[in-house]
Amino acid sequence: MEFDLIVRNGIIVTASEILQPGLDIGITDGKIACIGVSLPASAKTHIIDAEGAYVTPGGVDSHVHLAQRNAPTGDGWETGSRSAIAGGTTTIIAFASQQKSDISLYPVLEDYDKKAKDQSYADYGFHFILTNPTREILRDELPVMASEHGITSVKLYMTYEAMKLNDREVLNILFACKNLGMTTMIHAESHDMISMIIEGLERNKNTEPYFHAVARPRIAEDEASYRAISLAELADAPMLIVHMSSEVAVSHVREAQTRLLPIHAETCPHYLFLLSEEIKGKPHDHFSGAKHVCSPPLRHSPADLESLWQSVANGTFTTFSSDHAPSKYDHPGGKQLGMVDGIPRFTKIPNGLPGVETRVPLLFSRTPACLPAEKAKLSLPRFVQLTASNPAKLYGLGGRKGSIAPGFDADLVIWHPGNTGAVTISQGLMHHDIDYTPFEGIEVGNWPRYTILRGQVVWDESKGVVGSMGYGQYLKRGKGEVLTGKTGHLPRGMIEDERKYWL
Ligand code: DUC
Ligand code: ZN
Ligand code: ZN
Ligand code: ZN
Repeated sequence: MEFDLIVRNGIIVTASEILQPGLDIGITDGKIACIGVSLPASAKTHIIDAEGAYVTPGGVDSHVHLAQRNAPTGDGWETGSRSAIAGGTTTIIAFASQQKSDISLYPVLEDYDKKAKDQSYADYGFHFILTNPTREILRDELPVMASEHGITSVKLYMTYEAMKLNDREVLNILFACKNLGMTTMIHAESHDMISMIIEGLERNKNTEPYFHAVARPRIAEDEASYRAISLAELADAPMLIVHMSSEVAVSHVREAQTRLLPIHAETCPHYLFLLSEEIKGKPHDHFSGAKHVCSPPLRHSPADLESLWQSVANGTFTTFSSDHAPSKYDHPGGKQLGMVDGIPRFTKIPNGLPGVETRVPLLFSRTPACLPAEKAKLSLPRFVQLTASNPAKLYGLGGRKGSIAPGFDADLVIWHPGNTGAVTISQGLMHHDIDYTPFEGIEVGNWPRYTILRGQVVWDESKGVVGSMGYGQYLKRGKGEVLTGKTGHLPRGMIEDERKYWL
């Protein structure tokens, strides 16, 4: 067999094991052809020496906002996907966002498709954000989106005036998606709690960025998460709660998983590495806290962080995504929208942080590859599950993305923590089109030496981005795999499947 590329002598890490050092990965036509000892090279074979290096699957970031209509100063596809590959992510799943006035998803898809086409450095797919789930969309359009276009997941919001759905609408979607084998992602925060608190904060003129965290207390996430789980239980539908930040909310997920319900949870780098203190900004510039405004907000105490790290380690979280949803800080159409006639107004600050580039290195930095075992927060296989293999399986890319095995796309990240060592995250290192990183100053134990997408080196730490715009391919996704629990449950309290009487 002749190989286009051989990655020699690395330590291959998959979702289940760390293979013995010294194995070669043989790559042909962008796919992993085989793994073996001393694979033969021909004259045309390119060799990457990975002796002493860890080789992990290319990152799959399943929660990324690019070129979204409601974020005019965010990243577009060129800069956002460039930023992804520079940080070891080879696949991104972004959102095509329906507005309430859109009565069909076809023009929405066309619009978002156009923005991504020939613009991406990384392979990519879409989830739909549904804000107006009409009967026609659920009955006639979603099946076509799944079978023809490979869009097999949707995201819903329980909050935000312009996007929120009521519980009945959430149920309609859960039933429709369950029947199609689609995955429902949900933003769970109690809209009524939040809107009442905001009214009071504004009445009392408490409008600086920090009050964003006051307006969205943990209990708003806890209540909505439990409610979302209950709706999914009634529908017997798989669901993933996105960007979870609260210990209690996560404990609701854990409890549901213990009952084998197909409930998944996602967390993000900012909830594991940052606290609400950041939203206070600088002593002489409180508004700079706007850089850290996201929803759910950063939480208050180190205990919050610690409990989330435990759920990272113990398997409660299925995915670890960036929720890259940035806006420029020093721009009148970005975070400065929250400064109105010289008065800070936290409700006007666009929500969200950049993070597609830092996600994988941040989590890798907390594995035993970079820390003494007793200080590490998660194992290397767990790192692979969270950053690559689980999102690939959950969102219908299993068998193609997220692992290192024959037949998979040759999407790899090569790390040399021993040789090249620590890196301090700073805006100067980033490849996004945003003017700050919220992770400024955090040290990570290593940065990807190479990122490889379908057998092509697209990031080389010594040269920078060497991939090209447009190399990224659109991914038609299949049905997702349920990785937690299984369907076929009776909601608690039913002794027979009473749904047959009303479905
Ligand atoms: N939800 C997201 O998923 N991203 C940014 C802000 C939000 O509310
Ligand atoms: Zn959200
Ligand atoms: Zn102030
Ligand atoms: Zn998001």
